[in-house]
Amino acid sequence: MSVSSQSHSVHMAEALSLARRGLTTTTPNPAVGCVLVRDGRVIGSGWHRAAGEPHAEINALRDAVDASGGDINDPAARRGACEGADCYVTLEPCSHTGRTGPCAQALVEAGIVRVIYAMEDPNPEVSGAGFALLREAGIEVIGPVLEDEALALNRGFVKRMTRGLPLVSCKMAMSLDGRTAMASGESRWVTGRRAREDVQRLRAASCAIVTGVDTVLLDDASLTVRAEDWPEAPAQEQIRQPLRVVLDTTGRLPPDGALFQTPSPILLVHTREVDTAGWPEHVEHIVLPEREGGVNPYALLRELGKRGCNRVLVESGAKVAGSFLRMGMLDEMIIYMAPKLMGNRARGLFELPVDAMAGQLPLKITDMRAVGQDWRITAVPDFD
Ligand code: AOF
Ligand code: ZN
Repeated sequence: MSVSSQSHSVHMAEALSLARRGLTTTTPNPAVGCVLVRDGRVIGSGWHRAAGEPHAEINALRDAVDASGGDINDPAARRGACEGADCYVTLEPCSHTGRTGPCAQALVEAGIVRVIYAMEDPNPEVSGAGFALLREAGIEVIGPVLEDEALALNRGFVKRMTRGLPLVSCKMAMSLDGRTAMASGESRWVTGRRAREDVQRLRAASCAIVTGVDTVLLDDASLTVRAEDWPEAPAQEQIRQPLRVVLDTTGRLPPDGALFQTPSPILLVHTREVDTAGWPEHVEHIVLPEREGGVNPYALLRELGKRGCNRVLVESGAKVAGSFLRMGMLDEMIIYMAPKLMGNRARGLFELPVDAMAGQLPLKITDMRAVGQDWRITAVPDFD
């Protein structure tokens, strides 16, 4: 690796860690970070915080102008502060006017000379056009640098932009003998406190949480992100609550459960029209196609993709999880394994009607780490 590409990686790594700060707040937008460097010195940095707010590049320009004592609204001050600088950005600068103006144009006007990027923007409105705008203005464009890291950060956004579907993770808690609940459905608690806190982080990084009506009825679950369960979490009021999605095929859910006491939005999904009179305003009802007696997982994910969901977390019982798995709709499984045995009368992870070894579902374990006294296993379908 040459000296210059080493410094590219160092600054890009800084930009990636800035991007990570937005991981739980930017949806439906991607998490993006930006660092401006002149004469080997960082003169400004920023990240994208939320859709509708300035993009990472604009925050970095603003930071540089602030540091120089200038006024961000004065084009001459922007140029004075940033002229001749390199811009390290984790995503191709945008060329379109969406909720905010085009970043590539702002970089040109600020006198940036080189743009070093980590990944192209998969958004068809931008994809390649941001680079073209920069090059036409005489800016050197270098990349990709640390592309794998940038792609990993925005896997959900990339999947939605390229396939119209969110990235789907299924979280489950099981005993060492692979059981998730007693035969009665009782499941409090399989895993310990640390693992349950870890789940709050997963929820915070998700745009929607999907569960089945049985899980809601049994656990009286609220499916919200709770800061008190998560020591280094932001203040409760700063947490963006994911959309709570309940698959309630025939409309069995009564409107007085714990779920409906918290005001964040709820989507109840049915497979036939139900009477929606008397429901609270934050509860939306939709009807989607049926499959094998439940809601069609593909139809649901298309709908969530249309609503701008980048990441979906399935937190359900074996029935709903099994229906997603059988349809090939799970990108990854996050399984917390507790050091206990629940016995063979207890329930398993997925409803998967397989009788012969030939029908087994091969997985690849991509990560395994201790969380308190439990283990967190990440596994993905292994199609090879
Ligand atoms: C950038 N820098 O920090 C981000 C970008 O509606 P808007 O204006 O917020 O635009 C959203 C789109 O902009 C989003 O889909 C993605 O293509 C790009 N996001 N681009 O140059 C950023 N967050
Ligand atoms: Zn932009």
